[in-house]
Amino acid sequence: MSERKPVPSDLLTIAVEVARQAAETAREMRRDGVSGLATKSTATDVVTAADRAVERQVVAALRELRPADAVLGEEFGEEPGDAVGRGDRPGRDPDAVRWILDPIDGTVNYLYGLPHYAISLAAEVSGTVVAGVVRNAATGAEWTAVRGGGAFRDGTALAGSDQRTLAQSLVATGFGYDAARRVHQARVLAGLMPHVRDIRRFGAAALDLCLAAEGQVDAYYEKGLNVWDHAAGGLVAAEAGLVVAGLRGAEPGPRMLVAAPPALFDDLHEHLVRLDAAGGP
Ligand code: LIP
Repeated sequence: MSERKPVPSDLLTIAVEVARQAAETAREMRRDGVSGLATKSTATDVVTAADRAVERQVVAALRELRPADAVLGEEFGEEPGDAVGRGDRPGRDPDAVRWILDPIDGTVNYLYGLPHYAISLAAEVSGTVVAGVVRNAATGAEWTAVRGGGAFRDGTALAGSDQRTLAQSLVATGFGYDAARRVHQARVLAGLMPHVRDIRRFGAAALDLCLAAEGQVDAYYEKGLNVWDHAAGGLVAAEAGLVVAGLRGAEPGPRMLVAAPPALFDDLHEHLVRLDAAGGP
C-alpha cells in the first residue's frame, strides 16, 4: 500500500537539510586534506574519500527519514527503497520517490581546493523531478526549486538572463574525461566561439545550471552529463524560466543538455546542431 502521494515541498525540506549536513562533511574533509584519491573512467576522472563518505551519509540519512524511497548516487549506484508495489514497475510503487544524488559535483575543483563544488540532490516521483537543491559546499550558496513553484537562491527568486542576443552572451560549458570526446568538444567550442560574447568553464554542471538560472551566465550547454549532474540544477534552471532540453526536441541527457532563456535557445540550438555538438564519441 503506498503512503499518501509525496508532497514536493516536503521533499525539498528534506533535501535541503540532508544537503546542508552533507556539504558540511565535504567542507570539513577538504579542510583536512584530500584522501582516498582514485580514478574511474579515465586517469582524469577522479573520486575521493569525500565523494564516497558524502554519498554514504546522504543515503543513510534518506533511509532513516524515508525508508521506502530509492536513492541513485554517482558513486554507489541505486539503493532500492522498501516501497513494494503495484503499477508498471514490479516491486516499485509508482508514487515512490527516487532520490538522485551527486555527492560532490565538481570533483576536480574539490581536488584542487577551488571553491566551486556542490552537493546536488533531487527528488523524482514517477520519473519526473519535482524538487531539487544544489549547495556549493565551499561557499554555502544554495539554490532550490520545486516543480511549478519557482527557483530560488538563498530565498531570492530567479528569472535567468534577459540577454536576447547570442553574440552578446556569456555561455558556460564543460568537457568530458575521455580524450577523444574532448577533441570533438573542442571542435564544437571553436565553431561556437565567434558567435558568443565569451565562454566560461567552471567545472561543475549542477552549479553551471544554477548560474544560468541566476543570469550569471546567459546560457549553458554540455554533452556527456549523467542524470545526477543535472537532475537538481536542471529543475532550478527550468523553474527560473530557461528552456532545458537536448537537441532536436530530445530530452536533456548524456547526448546533450542545453539550458538557455527562450530568447537565446533557438539561436544557440541552431549552432549546436550545425556543429554536431551531440555527436562524436
Ligand atoms: C563534472 C561535471 C562537469 C563536467 C566534468 C565532470 P563530476 O562532474 O559537473 O560539468 O564538465 O567533466 O563530469 O565528475 O565532478 O561529478
